[in-house]
Amino acid sequence: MIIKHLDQVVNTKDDIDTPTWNSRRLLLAKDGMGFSMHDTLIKAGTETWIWYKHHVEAVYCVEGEGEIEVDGGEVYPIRPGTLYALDGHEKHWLRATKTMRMICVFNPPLTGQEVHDEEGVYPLLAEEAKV
Ligand code: 9YT
Repeated sequence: MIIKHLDQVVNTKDDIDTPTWNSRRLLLAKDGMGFSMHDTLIKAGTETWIWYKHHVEAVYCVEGEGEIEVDGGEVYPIRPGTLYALDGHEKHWLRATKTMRMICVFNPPLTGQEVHDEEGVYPLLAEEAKV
């Protein structure tokens, strides 16, 4: 079995920090579980345009506040206890008014390679987005 603590991921190569989110990858493809699991912080005051073209992702909010806007569709508030599952590869905006802590599960699992060139993920700071 695998047992680890978040402390063992923070400040390692599996701790990915971007201008809008910080993803601490607890399980990756190499762990052989068939999914990856991340403890991700979505930073307050940011918005991120996301399209997981090749993955499905489930996201469970445990802290913070924000919203998800499905491309060309509804805006749904997010608060602790909210789950969203992108079972249709939906393009979306993810916004945080208070830093959100999200437990994210990906299938197929991320390998870690996708971090900087993941197709369809375009981080954008809220201030830049207004220009
Ligand atoms: C919730 C979400 O999709 N955030 C972007 C980062 C991603 N979940 C990751 O790599 O953990």
